[in-house]
Amino acid sequence: YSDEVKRAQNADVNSSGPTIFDKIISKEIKADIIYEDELCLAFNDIAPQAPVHFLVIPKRKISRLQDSETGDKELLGHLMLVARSLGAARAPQGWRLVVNNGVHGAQSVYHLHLHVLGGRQLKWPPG
Ligand code: DGP
Repeated sequence: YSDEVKRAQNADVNSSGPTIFDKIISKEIKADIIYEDELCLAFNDIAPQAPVHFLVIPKRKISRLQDSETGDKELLGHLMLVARSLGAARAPQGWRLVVNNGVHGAQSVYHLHLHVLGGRQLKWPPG
């Protein structure tokens, strides 16, 4: 397995506490922030898997996409629209949206995040 998958397998799935992303939202730790509004934040991934690789996260923590609720419909839609605008601007030839969910999904940070990857020809299927 890759380091990222190992990190995901070792992540504390049951923790409902703060994650590193809370500290990025509060600016307690630095990130390369590319977009911010009242509902969400987008910043470059620290371990980019493509020339363009950024994350879009809600400011209000949802641990996994699986933990979202019907009432999160607007927030989830907002995240996708922000990913769409930033993806179109930064990777005009195309990009991919990925949400890793849970252990088998190789999720390592339990604060919902949309990966946007682009800037090169991506392969399919993923591993
Ligand atoms: P996932 O495997 O889907 O949970 O992806 C988590 C991503 O978060 C991973 O691609 C690396 C990124 N990441 C983890 N910690 C930090 C950090 O402190 N800063 C930034 N910019 N990205 C981080």
